Amino acid sequence: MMGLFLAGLSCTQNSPSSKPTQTRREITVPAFNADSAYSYTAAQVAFGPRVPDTPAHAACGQYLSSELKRFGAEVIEQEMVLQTYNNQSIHAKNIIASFRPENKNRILLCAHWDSRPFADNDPNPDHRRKPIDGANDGAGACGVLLEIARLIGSQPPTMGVDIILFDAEDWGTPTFDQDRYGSSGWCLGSEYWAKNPHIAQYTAQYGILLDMVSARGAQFYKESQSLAAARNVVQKVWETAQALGYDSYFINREGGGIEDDHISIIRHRKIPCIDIIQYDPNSGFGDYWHTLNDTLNEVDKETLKAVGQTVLYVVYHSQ
Ligand code: AHN
Ligand code: ZN
Repeated sequence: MMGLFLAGLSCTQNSPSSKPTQTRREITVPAFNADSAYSYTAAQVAFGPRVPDTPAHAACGQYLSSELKRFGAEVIEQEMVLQTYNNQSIHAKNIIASFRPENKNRILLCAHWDSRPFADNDPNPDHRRKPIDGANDGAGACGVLLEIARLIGSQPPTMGVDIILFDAEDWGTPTFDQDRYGSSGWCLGSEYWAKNPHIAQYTAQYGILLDMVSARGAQFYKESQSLAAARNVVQKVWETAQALGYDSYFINREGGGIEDDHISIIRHRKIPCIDIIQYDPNSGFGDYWHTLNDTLNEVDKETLKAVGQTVLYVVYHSQ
């Protein structure tokens, strides 16, 4: 307990001079362990590409659920049959982990756990129909959320927390099929959940989506749809990152709008939800995005730490 306290960041609210009789509320934020987050990321990648209807996908889904249960969450697996951009039926599963489910005052943290079925941006045309490792595009954000789950399980924050790992985010039309089908089919698992929540009328005070939050030197601009729906949450997260010394990752500028899992959450559940995503308004998602080079080599513990510690701080200071 002492070790935890010393390892964490602490902050005393209420000035001690103003009201000496008032109880001081000390908030101790646990220390985010980037080695732990990295190992959860590597474990997912080791299954192989997590493409729906493959053995690797099924095995990784089991792994994620069992880890979340081990951390003390109540886990619901929401299974779905979804239609892809080209009208294929796929079997998908959202993994929903709830801490203190009886608490009405809740925070939603989410990411996607599937990996893209095609490396359609790969420089080598022979690779473009192969599935990707998705170490950064998928696994890293789930690694951060697993580490956050572990810490929440051992030291509960004031609010209830739901961690949702969405499936079938990355089944959007590949570039080689866009002439024929147009661009559609992204974020299918989150759309399904937002229209069919695991609890009727489910809501949360706010949501934070993590997407591509683990690459070396990643930079996170303030995403436009997040600003439109949840400006105060964006401000709180970026201010916190700056205060913790992570301002080289969290850039204090707007970076354009991204179609991602937060959109259905905002639209259908009316939850103010932000997206922390590596997207540069000039260069886009990075040159290994949707290529076979999105591997564990690109994942950096410093980035995992910057994101994980920032989100943890915001969660533990919410009430
Ligand atoms: C689009 O490319 C339309 N949205 C980005 C969503 C995404 C894909 N996130 C990760 N992979
Ligand atoms: Zn992707």
